[in-house]
Amino acid sequence: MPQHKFGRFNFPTSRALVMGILNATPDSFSDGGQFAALDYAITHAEQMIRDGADILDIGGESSRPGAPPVPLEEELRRVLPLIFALRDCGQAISVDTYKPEVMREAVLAGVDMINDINGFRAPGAIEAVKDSDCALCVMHMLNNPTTMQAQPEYNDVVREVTAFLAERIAVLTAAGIDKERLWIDPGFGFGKTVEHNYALLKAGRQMVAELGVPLLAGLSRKSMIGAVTGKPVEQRLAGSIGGALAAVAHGAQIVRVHDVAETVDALKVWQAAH
Ligand code: 7PJ
Repeated sequence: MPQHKFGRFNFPTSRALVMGILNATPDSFSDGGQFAALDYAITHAEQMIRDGADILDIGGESSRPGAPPVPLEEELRRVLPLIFALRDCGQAISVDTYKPEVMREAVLAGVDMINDINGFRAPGAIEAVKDSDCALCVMHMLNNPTTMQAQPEYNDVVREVTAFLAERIAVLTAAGIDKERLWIDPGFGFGKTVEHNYALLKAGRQMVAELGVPLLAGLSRKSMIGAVTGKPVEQRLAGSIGGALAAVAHGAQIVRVHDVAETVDALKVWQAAH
């Protein structure tokens, strides 16, 4: 049976996997401080595991448009305790970072995926992950989180994002990284208009066929959901489930979501009807 090698795990290719978003940013814990934030994140992780998440994606920096960057030491302080607390939870652990130093520490701690919104372009990023067996998610982003939503422009968004990902795959494999470790992600909302996002969503299978690498899709609660439903971020659950199913219909093998229980149920019914 074909499988995705994923760090310590082998995942079946016969169903889509659910990646639960685990926020390690203590934004709402300015009073309770670091331990309250850690405690909350672990409780949230345990809930997502009960809800059926295959992978937990730990992120220590909010990469929403316009978000200020987090210093390295602060990101390590947020992310590392969570990795250590969760690495033996039985599910795969991913770390959402573009900083090579964080990648290095995460790899040493034995995580199963490094998820880089910057596509491993930072100096030292490739070296940080090369000599491990963790999966690598290579995402496309136009410019950077501070500037990316300022009038994104493409002649042909699908062709340009595919070409970017092809170039990153070539660079990573030339550095000696096994292609089987790689995942691609068009980066919904990262320097794209609503039209760009839906063009990319619809082109999922074409990108997978062209690049020969499986696809991860993250559109949970994003503005592309809000643009179609007219709903604010706290009312985007149903829209996000629709988006997750659409992504899977268009070839995604991992969906990155906030609402694990609901997405797992939707995908189970989807799978049963397949
Ligand atoms: C993504 C991500 C995504 C991958 C974020 C948010 C913004 N990593 N990290 N793909 N988005 N691979 O969740 O709204 O789309 S942070």
